[in-house]
Amino acid sequence: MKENNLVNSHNEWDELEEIIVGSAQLARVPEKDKGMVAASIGGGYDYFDPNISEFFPEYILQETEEDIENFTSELKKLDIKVRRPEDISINNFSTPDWHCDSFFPYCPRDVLLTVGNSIIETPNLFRSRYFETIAYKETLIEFMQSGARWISAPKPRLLDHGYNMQDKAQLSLNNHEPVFDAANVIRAGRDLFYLVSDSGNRLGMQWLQNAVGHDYTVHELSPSIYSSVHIDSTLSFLRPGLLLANPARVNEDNIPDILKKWEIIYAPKMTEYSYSDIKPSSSKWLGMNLLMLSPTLAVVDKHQTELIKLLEKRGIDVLPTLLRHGRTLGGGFHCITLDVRRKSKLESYF
Ligand code: DAV
Repeated sequence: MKENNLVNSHNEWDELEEIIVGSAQLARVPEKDKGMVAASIGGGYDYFDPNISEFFPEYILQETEEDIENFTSELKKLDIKVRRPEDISINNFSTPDWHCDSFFPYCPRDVLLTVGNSIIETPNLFRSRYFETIAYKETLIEFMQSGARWISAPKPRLLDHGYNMQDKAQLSLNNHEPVFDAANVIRAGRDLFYLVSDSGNRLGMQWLQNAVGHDYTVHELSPSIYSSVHIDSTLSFLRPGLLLANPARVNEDNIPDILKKWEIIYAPKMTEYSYSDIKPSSSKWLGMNLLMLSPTLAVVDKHQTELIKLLEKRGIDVLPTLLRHGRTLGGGFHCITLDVRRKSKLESYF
């Protein structure tokens, strides 16, 4: 590795030095995105409020930007370098197979995966996110010039038959080509954990294993844990040996044996709150979507007082932070960030 490599993050908890934080500007509900429709059918809830067409109301975008500004100024006080998406001017686009509106770069966690010195553009479920990483292009080039291994998964075709729109008992995503969101994965050094769900199929897991190579093992997390989308409102790694689990989803029978080597603490009751009359697009468990800044400091939604108490009892200080429309826009503090560099080295924790 080059000495000045800007990308170096091996797990979810080492001391953070640099991060990308997303933006809600231009947030909208893309029309006719087959992937989004399929995931809504599978997940049993509509992704976004059907009353929203096109852009979210201005006050939601403004208040979110305000909350993000406050959050990033806290990070900067801790000497963490913060990057934001570059302007994104794509509105709609076509591939040889279909036409779609674009999504919005609010959750870098879904489209980019940091594994050590590599940064991987993932082959996402939603058609509307096909070109989302363009919002980080200059940043990615800078990372590459510093020595990072910048790779992109093969673009999926996302044809109609790649989605299962019929059988609710099956995942929304068929296993025809590698497809996964980066947020299907959580990292613990040499062990990566990949949730097979509506937003990540087994071919995606195979692609990731081949891409990261023999230094890593990609473990499957079964859809019986959570079949809808990402892993980060279900499991959080807090520090070596300690994980936080969602009691409505995780149990002794569905958690892989390797994770039983760690102490598992279950999240307490979540506080449900809402700041607008727009229907949320994520569950109340977004309250456990926390970001570790170090093994002893977490960023947690300030409404989640029970969770904050639990973490403090475990020796983890909390920066209570506000993201009023997180559930509306579908992303908490883990989702809207991508840790790029931590004081981190490749280790085994199991
Ligand atoms: O629990 O509603 C949120 C996913 C965030 N990446 C949930 C899933």
